[in-house]
Amino acid sequence: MTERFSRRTFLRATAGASGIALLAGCTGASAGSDDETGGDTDGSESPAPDREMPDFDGWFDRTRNYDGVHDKTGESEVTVAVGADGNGGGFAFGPAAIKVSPGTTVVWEWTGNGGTHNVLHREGEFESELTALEGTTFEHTFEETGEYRYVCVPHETLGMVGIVVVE
Ligand SMILES: [Cu+2]
Repeated sequence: MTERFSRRTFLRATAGASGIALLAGCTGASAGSDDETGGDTDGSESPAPDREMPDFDGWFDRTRNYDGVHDKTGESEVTVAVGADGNGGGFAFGPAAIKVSPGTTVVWEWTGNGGTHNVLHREGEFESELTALEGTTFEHTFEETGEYRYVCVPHETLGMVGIVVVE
């Protein structure tokens, strides 16, 4: 697992370019995916060099667009795309992982790509409608510190999951 950092950093230029590059990276067959000996070739996008990339107990094992925790602390409102490019199509939350301060409102905004999506918190604290409509928004204000894991029910198995870290 420790090889992930450097490998993902190496892949950053290609993985971030397009869904096609991302998909190619995930097959493990194209250049760049086997430059190191790590057996973990899930093709995740690479993080910015200084971005933390915790494993979250494997929460993002199938999430190829996970590119580290985007630090949004100190912002009162943060937007996450629903149907962002990733996981073989418009099947991603973008960014997949964010860190916010208590009191922050997270706004999920539907891109219109990837079909029908929703936002479902595992522990039932928030749940959006199920829709494909571009421009739909759903928001939740996080008051308590903690890790909030959520999924898109139709595409969870494709890796369309996310996390909000409140600290
Ligand atoms: Cu979805």
